[in-house]
Amino acid sequence: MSPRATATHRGQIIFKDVLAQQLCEQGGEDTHPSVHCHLWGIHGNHVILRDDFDSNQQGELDPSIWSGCSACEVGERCGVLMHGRAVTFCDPLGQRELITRPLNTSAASILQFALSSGLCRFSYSDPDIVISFSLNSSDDWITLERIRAPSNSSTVVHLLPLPAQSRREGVRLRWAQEPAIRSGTYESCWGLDNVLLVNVAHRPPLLEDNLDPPDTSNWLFFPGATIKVC
Ligand SMILES: [Ca+2]
Repeated sequence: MSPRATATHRGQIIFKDVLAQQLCEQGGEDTHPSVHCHLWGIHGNHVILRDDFDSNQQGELDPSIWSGCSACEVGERCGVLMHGRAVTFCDPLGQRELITRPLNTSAASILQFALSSGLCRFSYSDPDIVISFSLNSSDDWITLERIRAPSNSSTVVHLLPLPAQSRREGVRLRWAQEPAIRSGTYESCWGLDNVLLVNVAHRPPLLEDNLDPPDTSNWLFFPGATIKVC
């Protein structure tokens, strides 16, 4: 039994020096059932939006979170970007975009997501991926950030602070790749995993969790971890 524990995965600190009753690594010897954590949803106390693309057992995008997705699929087509399934864009022709439902982002701070080509082909010439927002469900998209399409296979976790003008009710967020005008088709695939928009309205004064079962409001994600009763 380890009274204090720190866990990391691919350089990301999952939790640090917290009291932990007992943690077993995935594939451990015990045969007790693992605890399944639901890490998706919108407008929670601590997250405005969160999706690990694994929690929805249907294996599809949750329509309560996402209003639209073009040329995308949920799965492991490009391998594992962070953990399990991701939403991937591999269609060489179609418009590539992913759009959220209108959100109340009044108390939002940082938008976080993991982006990678994973095991799929990457490209040095595919156009940029643009992250933008719209107000009042309009189709006037305002750019938050422009990211170069992945030119290697590593997964990068992006952190985008939301500007004041994007923090209000009825805000949609969009990931979209610019049209492949020069070549006519996209050369590469890319995908997103662990999309998170943090809510700072209810900052917990201290962290306390006996992990039995884990309180999902305390943790952002558990990539690669399975929590079992040993
Ligand atoms: Ca995932």
